[in-house]
Amino acid sequence: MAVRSTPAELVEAARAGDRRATARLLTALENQTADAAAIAGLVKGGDAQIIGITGSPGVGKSTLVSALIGAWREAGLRVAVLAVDPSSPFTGGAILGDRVRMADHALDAGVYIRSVATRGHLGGLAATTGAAVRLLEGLGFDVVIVETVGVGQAEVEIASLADTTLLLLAPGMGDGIQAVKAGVVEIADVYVVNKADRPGADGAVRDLRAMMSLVRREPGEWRQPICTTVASEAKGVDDLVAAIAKHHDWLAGADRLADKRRRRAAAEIRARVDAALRERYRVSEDLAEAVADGETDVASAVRRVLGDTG
Ligand SMILES: Nc1nc2c(ncn2[C@@H]2O[C@H](COP(=O)(O)OP(=O)(O)OP(=O)(O)O)[C@@H](O)[C@H]2O)c(=O)[nH]1
Ligand SMILES: [Mg+2]
Repeated sequence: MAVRSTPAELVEAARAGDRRATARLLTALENQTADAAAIAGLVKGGDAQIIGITGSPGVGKSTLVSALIGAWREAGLRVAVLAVDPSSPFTGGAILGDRVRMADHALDAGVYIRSVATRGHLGGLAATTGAAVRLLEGLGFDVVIVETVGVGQAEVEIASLADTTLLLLAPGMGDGIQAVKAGVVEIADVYVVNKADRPGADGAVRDLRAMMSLVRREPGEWRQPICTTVASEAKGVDDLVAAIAKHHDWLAGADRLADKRRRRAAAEIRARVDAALRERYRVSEDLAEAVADGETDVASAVRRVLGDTG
């Protein structure tokens, strides 16, 4: 490869399975280098299934991702994973633990795994992760998995990126009911009770069932299945893969998938517009001080920021 490859050369190499080329493309997008627009233009389109995986720290997300990769690779699909760390400013391989756990797939050219940091990036999670998902999809990956940790805004944003969102729970972590309270339940399409080899898994499934029986649904609405897995032994993974496929079929019917994708594109555009506006219309310290000190009012300050003196 030439010392400095063109975007077209990098895209061609990445499509052929060159992971360094894929990494360089993602880095260019993340850093919004001069090549970013050309790259985005070269990889438009694609038709990946986008899977979000979320849940408390240590429930077994990465272990399950590794098992899912195994199942999808057996089916001949190319799989990419973005491990999103909303708290870290580092990127390109920060989550070492995930790397180690997914080491089974380290030599497989049909698998690409990358850590994504979102803190401090313009447009936040929706813009950075959205762009990365789009690139991987355009490079021809059949499945793009987005793993994110924690409960909160980041998680909800990830769910809006994904076609199908899995919420992982594990017995003894006391997060069954907490998850309900945090409203995460509404974003999940499939529940997974992992670590089913541990005591308390049946109880966790019962709690989830009881909770779901309280939710009223319209006819034809999706009913979230509850899968149980032992990710560390790849047990229950086939049933989970089937549940994900079923949700995808449900989405594909009645134009729901296309609708979801339109909303995703709108969210990404909005996040980028917000970021661009914030860049263009800076709020200076001096102006904030002037308002705080009562020298001017907020409405006048806004007019000044917008350059609108009328
Ligand atoms: N007993 C048991 N242990 C499991 C199972 N799945 C994962 N583990 C273990 O649980 C620990 C955490 O697994 P990870 O896959 O790193 O969990 P995670 O949710 O990705 O963790 P973070 O990325 O740190 O949030 C590891 O030691 C795994 O080996 C399981 O089904 N049963
Ligand atoms: Mg993990």
